[in-house]
Amino acid sequence: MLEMEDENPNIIFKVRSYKAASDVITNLSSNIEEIYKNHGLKGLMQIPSIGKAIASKIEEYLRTGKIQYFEELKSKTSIKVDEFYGLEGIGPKTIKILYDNLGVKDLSNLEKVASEGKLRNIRGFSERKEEMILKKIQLFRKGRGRYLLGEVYPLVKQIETRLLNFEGVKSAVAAGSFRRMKETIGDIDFVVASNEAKKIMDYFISMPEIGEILGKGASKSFVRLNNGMDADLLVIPEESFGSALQYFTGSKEHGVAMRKVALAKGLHLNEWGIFDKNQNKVAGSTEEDVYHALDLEWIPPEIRENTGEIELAKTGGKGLPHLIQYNDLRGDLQVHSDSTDGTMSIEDMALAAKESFGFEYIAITDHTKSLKLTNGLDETQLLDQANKIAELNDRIKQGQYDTKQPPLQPKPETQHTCNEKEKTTTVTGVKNFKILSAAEVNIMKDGSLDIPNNVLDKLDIVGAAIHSNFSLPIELQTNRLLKAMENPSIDIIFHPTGRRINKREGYPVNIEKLLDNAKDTNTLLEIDAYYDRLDLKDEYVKMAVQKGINLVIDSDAHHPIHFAFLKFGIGQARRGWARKSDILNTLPFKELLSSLKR
Ligand code: DGT
Ligand code: CA
Ligand code: CA
Ligand code: ZN
Repeated sequence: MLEMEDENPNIIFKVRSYKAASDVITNLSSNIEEIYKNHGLKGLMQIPSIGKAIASKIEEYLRTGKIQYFEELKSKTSIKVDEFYGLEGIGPKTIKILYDNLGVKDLSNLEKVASEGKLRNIRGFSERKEEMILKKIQLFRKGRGRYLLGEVYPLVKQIETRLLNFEGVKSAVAAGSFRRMKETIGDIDFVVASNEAKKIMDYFISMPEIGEILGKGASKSFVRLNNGMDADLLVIPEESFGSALQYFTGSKEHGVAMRKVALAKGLHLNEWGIFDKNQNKVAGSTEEDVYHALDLEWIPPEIRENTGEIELAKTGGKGLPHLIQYNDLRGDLQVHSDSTDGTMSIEDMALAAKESFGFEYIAITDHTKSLKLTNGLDETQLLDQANKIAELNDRIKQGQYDTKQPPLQPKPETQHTCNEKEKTTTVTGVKNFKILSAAEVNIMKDGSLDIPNNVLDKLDIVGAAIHSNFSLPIELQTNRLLKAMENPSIDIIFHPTGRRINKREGYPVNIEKLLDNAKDTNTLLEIDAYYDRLDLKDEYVKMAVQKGINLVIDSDAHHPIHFAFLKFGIGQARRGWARKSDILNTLPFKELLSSLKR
């Protein structure tokens, strides 16, 4: 709402503060309501990026369900601003222009005027832009009803933990696509082991996140959460928990194939267990038992898509690949600082990476000069930054940090666990933390870079990425990337396809050629873990792994809290069958640096 008002420094500052606060709240690992209940206004103000003014608005919202200031702003306009929220490229400023010129108030209005060819006449618009907006509306509509994994992850984990800690509950797991770490989630499927179904369902439907009860039976409830997402809860006796979890984890295709395996052995598999011809139960209490009873290895949820995993899991078969684990990363190779569009200093990012996430290194990859929007760095600024990093590394060695803020609190959870047996400890006691000097160099339209090689070669590691000219035809776009990869100073291609899930498709690129060239030039390809990117996606990761291409998983952090996104990148890597050895930032930094192309 504020962004639609006339620009003045005060408004710009407010917008920025609200955005930072919203980002932090979305990614808190604890419930903000509970923080407020236990620690009051002071507790809210201890959350990074939340000052007194925003804290009291949060208090007002938690107490009354409304924020007066927001209601006032809304009453000033007849535009339905929230309908446009999440529609890439249509920001508040554009909405205002559309309203002033054509009276556009909501999404259907916009679709109508765009398809009638009325947009192209407005200053700053064109026929091409009009077409793009129509395409974006379609993509946006298609994506509606599915939620980004990272958007809902903290909320789902919170409900899962609460269920698990409730009296009488033996196990509680958010199954379905969530457990398989799919990039988007349709609904959540909670599976709980207990003999007290009624008690647990009463507890579930009384949780503060639940907006509407859609159905409630003896062992199953259906609800709609306040954020609009649906969730099912199934309560099942302990002796059938494994088979129920197996069934509701899916995928459906994997489940159907499993039933066929059972039938071929004269067995019958369903939610309640595995049964023989005489209806005797042979397995069901744990998932492992279910797989073992069918002479299969336990299969990690992320690869349960019936794309060959069952065949490999068969006893006497080749065996499943040993997938990268959620605590295998030693460092992060795409991190932004407040020198460009990040929000925290290099020191703060480093300290959080070391203390809260147990990392051994991060690369500071600020944008470069041709990306004006982010105040990209020029040659001198890059080299100055590299010098500053060298000094910081010296100070870190001596145990002296220069930070304005203590490490994050509350401490974000760093581990994702999809199965008991994968629970492992966090890396601790890192002595030699290292900040790597680096950059996210902008790839120009012709595949050249905006920083010369003699400067880049003074940095520890260099990533390159495309941020403009998305609509070049596929051959030109592919050649542009190949040229960047052939540059001896470029170690990594960041977010190689440029997509933003549910927002834009990314630029067209010949993925086979891209992968082959990465292999030939020993250029690393990134899995950007930021949850609306997840780029490379699972399918491309699988192709890359098959071709033996080296990958890295980075957070693309613009705030320390974003390091927690790495688990989504690891999930995507696992969905692409990647092993630890396929992901080079599982290596100590010395080994990592010595395996680069230069
Ligand atoms: P979503 O919610 O669209 O992101 O995807 P899922 O995989 O969570 O699908 P959902 O919620 O419809 O169902 C959860 C799981 O339940 C699914 O992964 C497998 C199992 N399931 C659902 N319907 C069927 C079915 O018709 N046959 C079989 N074998 N399994 C099913
Ligand atoms: Ca689901
Ligand atoms: Ca479901
Ligand atoms: Zn950035």
